Amino acid sequence: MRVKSSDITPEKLYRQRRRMIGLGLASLALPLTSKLIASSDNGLDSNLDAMSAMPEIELTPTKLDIINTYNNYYEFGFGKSDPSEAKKTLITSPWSVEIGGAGADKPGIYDIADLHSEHDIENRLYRFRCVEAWSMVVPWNGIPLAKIIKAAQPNSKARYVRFQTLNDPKQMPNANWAGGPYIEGLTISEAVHPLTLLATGIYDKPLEQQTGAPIRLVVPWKYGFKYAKSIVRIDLVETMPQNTWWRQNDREYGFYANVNPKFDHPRWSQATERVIGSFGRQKTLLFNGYADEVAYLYPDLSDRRYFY
Ligand SMILES: Nc1nc2c(c(=O)[nH]1)N[C@H]1C(S)=C(S)[C@@H](COP(=O)(O)O)O[C@H]1N2
Ligand SMILES: [Mo]
Repeated sequence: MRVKSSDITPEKLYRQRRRMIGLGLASLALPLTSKLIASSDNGLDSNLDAMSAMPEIELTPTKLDIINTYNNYYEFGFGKSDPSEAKKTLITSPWSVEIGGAGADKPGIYDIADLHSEHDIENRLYRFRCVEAWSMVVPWNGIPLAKIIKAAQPNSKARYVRFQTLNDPKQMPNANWAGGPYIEGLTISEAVHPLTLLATGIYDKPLEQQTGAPIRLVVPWKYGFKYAKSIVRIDLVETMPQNTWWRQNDREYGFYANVNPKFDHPRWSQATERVIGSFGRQKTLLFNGYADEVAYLYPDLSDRRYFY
């Protein structure tokens, strides 16, 4: 379904209408995704088709004004309200995303408007867990990353995917906090997993500056720092990209950043999470509740490097 203005859903109806992807994918995704690693087009198609077969489970979405005002976007300041209170200096239209790298046989520059007209915009209600031990539930609108990667025709050199975000001091008051653009990365099998999304909206409204307009990554089984905002480049590469937080502090952050209640952050417990917009805390779930769908990607669940 494409998002038209006539399709805009009032927030209060969301609870009934929007559901999350639930159990049942694992059995489909395992054989399909292993086919995919060989970059076979057929594998990619069936992986995407698997989405429509998935059962649905209900979650309570966080209110839009909370999602839009409690943010981490350090290029606009370090405080949670800095990004939403910052002047709207980010020019989000026109915007293009360049896709390339040695792993892409068909590199290209895609205008956001073209991406919108070429692909259906899908709705995904996902849990969202920040490494700082808080959580929300976000009704995203976006395009499965697998579709974009397929269009770039991945070859055998496409082992990882590297994401680079805008870094312009003229548009971002704190652009240089990390000494360069915000970088994130995924393995190719994580990137083409059917849960992985390039989001362009929340609650059927375009992303705002503070939530990563006009396009940002969403990987619901990982900590929020993986969700690179305002993406300008996607490269299919051979070697593991060093993401910004890993480079900033390799004792506390690594590449995989999968949610796990049993692997604490060096400075705090990850066993529970504070639910933003609600009272109290709840238990953290392994892979943020998506273990049935993604655990097969990680052969040794006692391996620490998968969980920081
Ligand atoms: N470019 C960029 N992307 C970013 C960040 C950032 O500081 N800069 N923060 C990350 C972190 S730590 C989190 S938790 C999420 C927060 O997303 P939200 O503000 O939409 O909740 O964005 C991630 N993406
Ligand atoms: Mo985060």
